[in-house]
Amino acid sequence: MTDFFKGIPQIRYEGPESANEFAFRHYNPDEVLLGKRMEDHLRFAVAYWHSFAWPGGDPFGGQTLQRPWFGDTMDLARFKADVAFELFDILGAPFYCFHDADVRPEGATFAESLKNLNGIVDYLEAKQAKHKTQLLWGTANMFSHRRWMSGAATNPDPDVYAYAAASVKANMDATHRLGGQNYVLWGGREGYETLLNTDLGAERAHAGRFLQQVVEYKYKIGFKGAILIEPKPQEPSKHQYDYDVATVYGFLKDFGLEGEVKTNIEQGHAILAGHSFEHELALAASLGIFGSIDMNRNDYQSGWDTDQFPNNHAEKALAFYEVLRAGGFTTGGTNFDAKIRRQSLDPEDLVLAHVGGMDTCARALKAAAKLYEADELEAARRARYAGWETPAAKAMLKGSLAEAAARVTAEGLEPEPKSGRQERLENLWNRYI
Ligand code: XUL
Ligand code: CO
Repeated sequence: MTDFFKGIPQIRYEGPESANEFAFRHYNPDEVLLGKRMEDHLRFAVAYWHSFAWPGGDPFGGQTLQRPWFGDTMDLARFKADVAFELFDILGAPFYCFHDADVRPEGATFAESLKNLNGIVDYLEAKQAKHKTQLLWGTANMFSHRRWMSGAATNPDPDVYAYAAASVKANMDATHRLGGQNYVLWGGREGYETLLNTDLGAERAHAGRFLQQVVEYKYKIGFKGAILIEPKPQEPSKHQYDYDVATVYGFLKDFGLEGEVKTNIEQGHAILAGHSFEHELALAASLGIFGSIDMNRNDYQSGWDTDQFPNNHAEKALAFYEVLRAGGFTTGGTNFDAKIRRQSLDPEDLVLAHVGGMDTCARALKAAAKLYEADELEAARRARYAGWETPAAKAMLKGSLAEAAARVTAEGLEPEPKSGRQERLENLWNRYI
């Protein structure tokens, strides 16, 4: 036991009326909604990078958080893992996620970094054996170190492509050993700063072949989890190739990977792409590539990816409604890709941020589940498309444009516009949240 969270109790469900800040008001893991325990619906994960590796910097200032595990030794990395599992225990979190760079010190060479990673994976494996919390996903950090500044798989230098292959292979091996349920690729530097020095076609081709190699390696080692791409339109690069769900789907189709790779959809990234979170979720589900969620929120004034903990259940209910419509998570979950503010110095802040985020999501899920169960919205949606159930409509999709056109004169079609009923549906929605 470390003393970092000393005096902070295990967080338990006390119900909506509780005034205890170290309690859940909505997240009740064993409560059953739509035939499934709340914990199994939400599948919460804590993100190692924001909670244990982030020093609190912003573009105008450096470190504000002074954690006793900060430093570049294996002893400190093990100490960090001890504290991390203490937070997971306090929250009762079923999962966590990490990048290699979050959990191990960077070595002077690739071989040394790999040795460090494998050493920490041994340590995490022993921790997982003794604790409830398991690995939702692992990933390689291919954006922080200066070697990645011009990209990883899309780097103009083939030696960096090789280094990216070695990094992803090492992290897939680590994820596989730890029983991770997914492997994530987020390409923060897979994009460009200026078109003036960029061969778009070559970079896209290299990214596509790289992803095929990742899938080939998954089968080679027998990794049963899902491979997930995390879309984001920009930041840190001016333009990123995995712009949004639609772009990722086109890319997957182009490289024959639409049946192999799904998406990890982040709330803040959806907003940066000019979409809503629920749009990205609904689109991914409709294309068969919905995998997992990175849960956070942005500040709507600043326009950057501020990665704040969610605190608006009405907004998140729209997202969880889409998760329910998609049939729920299989290998995926709700990963808090969210960080405390740089002024939130106290260990309590880290705990309460997660308590609030988990409660916000649980409250959102409860509202979404109630409406989904009542079937009112789905009934309205089905009624709107009911015309497509008729044989004439179905035949039209099988026939030609001319045959469809012929119906207009043959049947004297003069379609009467019907109300979209938006405000009624919005009022219906508001009855449930
Ligand atoms: C960056 C981001 C990453 C990925 C994992 O915006 O979301 O933390 O989730 O690399
Ligand atoms: Co993310």
